[in-house]
Amino acid sequence: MNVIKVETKPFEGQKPGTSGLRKKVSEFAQPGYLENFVQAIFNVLGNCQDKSLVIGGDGRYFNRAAIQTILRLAIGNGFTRLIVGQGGLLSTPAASCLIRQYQTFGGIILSASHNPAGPDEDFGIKYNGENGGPATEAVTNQIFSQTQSLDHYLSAQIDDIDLDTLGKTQVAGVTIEIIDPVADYANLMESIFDFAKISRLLQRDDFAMCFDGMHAITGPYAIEILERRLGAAAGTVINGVPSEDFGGHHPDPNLVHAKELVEKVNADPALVFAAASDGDGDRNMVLGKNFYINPCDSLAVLAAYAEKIPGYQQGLSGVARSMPTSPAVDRVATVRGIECFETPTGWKFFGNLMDAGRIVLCGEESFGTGSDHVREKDGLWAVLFWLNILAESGKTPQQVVTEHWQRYGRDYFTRHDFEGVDSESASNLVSRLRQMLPQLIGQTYVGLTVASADDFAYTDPIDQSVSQSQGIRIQFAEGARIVLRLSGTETSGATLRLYCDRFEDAPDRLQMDPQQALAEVLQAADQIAQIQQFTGRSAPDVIT
Ligand code: VG1
Ligand code: CO
Repeated sequence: MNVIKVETKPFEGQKPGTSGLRKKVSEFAQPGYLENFVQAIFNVLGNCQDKSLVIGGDGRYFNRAAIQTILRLAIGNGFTRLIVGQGGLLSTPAASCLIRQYQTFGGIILSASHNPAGPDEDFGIKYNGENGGPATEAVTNQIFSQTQSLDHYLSAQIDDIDLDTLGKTQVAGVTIEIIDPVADYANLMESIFDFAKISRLLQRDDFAMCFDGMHAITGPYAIEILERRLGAAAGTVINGVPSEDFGGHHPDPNLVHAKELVEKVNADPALVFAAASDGDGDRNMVLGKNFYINPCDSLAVLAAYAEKIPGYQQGLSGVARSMPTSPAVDRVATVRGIECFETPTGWKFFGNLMDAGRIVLCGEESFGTGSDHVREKDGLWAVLFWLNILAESGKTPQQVVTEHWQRYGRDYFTRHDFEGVDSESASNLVSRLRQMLPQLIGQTYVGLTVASADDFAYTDPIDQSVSQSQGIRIQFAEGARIVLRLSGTETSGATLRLYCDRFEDAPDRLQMDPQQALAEVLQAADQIAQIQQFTGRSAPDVIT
């Protein structure tokens, strides 16, 4: 087989963000751009001779072309077994599952997650290691540094591979396996949850659910698992056929972008439960009738019910949440006497804790929940966990959450996103705040007194690596908190995220609207950070 050495020059800005490298398709499609990044990954991995690799993506525009390029480079760099999801498709959690199951030398996942897709929209790529999880910061930093000095890449001279026909083919001594993207993942789900019990729930006359695939990757997974294996009524899954532009929508499962689902569950008398996932299948939103379940609360409920689920019967060694996530899960950990970790935003920080057996469940406020069954957050897994809880308890989602608040108290939470903000103004806002932090302590804003204020730095308990500047957090003596950080996943301008939470355990104050319950905290945030002045915005673009 002919491998050619192609000369290339570094591209600027190939620094992976919170979850891989994400850019506009037009940037990725430049000759050499994707090749350089992939070669940089392989250079960091070192000897790829005779290794195996999982490859797949969320099916967005440019997915197929990118996979052909990656196959050429992988073969050019010595890989001899390439496992690819049929049609080039793999959800992020399924890719993680396959890396672990087939014990490959990691995998390459093509996704820009919840960002819109199409020729003028976003594309993304990331490398996950042998444990199935996103590369650690140390590795992504090395990849970035490779991209800055690269002068050639290695590419095998082969024809395009047929991605649609299942089975193994040999190309110049390399085995390419086109596999069913769903089967192994669905089997894993079946090994964790009580499918017989969930199935009985789904057959009941007084129970129906709806799952919104948002025209993205989870449609085929949800149809196989919910409709085929669990026997949910045909049509339970809506928007279940993945399309290259996600139907022109924004596949982000929240109250704004999954509006169709929210309206459907509230209007249709038969529906008791509804859920949605994102572009690459790692996020989840769960809803009851007229009842939104905040992801921070969802994580806490899963932790509280874990032993009722076959896969977690042995109990939880510990739990973790990202720093901006409300401390609802911490309260469950305290009651159970298990460890609870606070990590920076992004799933890559949970991997070491899981590999070391210190945590089983973890989550983020951004609709991400997961466990050590894989090393990514997992949308459908969370939906099945909820179904198992509903089947086991015989309660509605609203009852489950309300009883949880009665027992543990409620952490009101909201996130306000200011998108497409001028990058300089956003970084000025943050630098000003950083400088102010020491003086804030003891000051009072809207009746709230600052007890502590810092820029979150994290020392990984397993490898002792330190991650600085992970978000500004201001804790008030009254049990409220403000967090501010800039997004690491946007592809144009800056996105400022403001997170607020406040604890409440008075029995008559557990049913408020979070925006009202947090009105003072939000006001204090604006006074301290001067968001309106810096961003020029009087209101956020998205509230979750
Ligand atoms: C966002 C979320 C973060 C999540 C990340 C990847 O990052 O806030 O919690 O891990 O997206 O999710 P940022 O840096 O924009 O805040 V996914 O579903 O896009 O892979
Ligand atoms: Co995602």
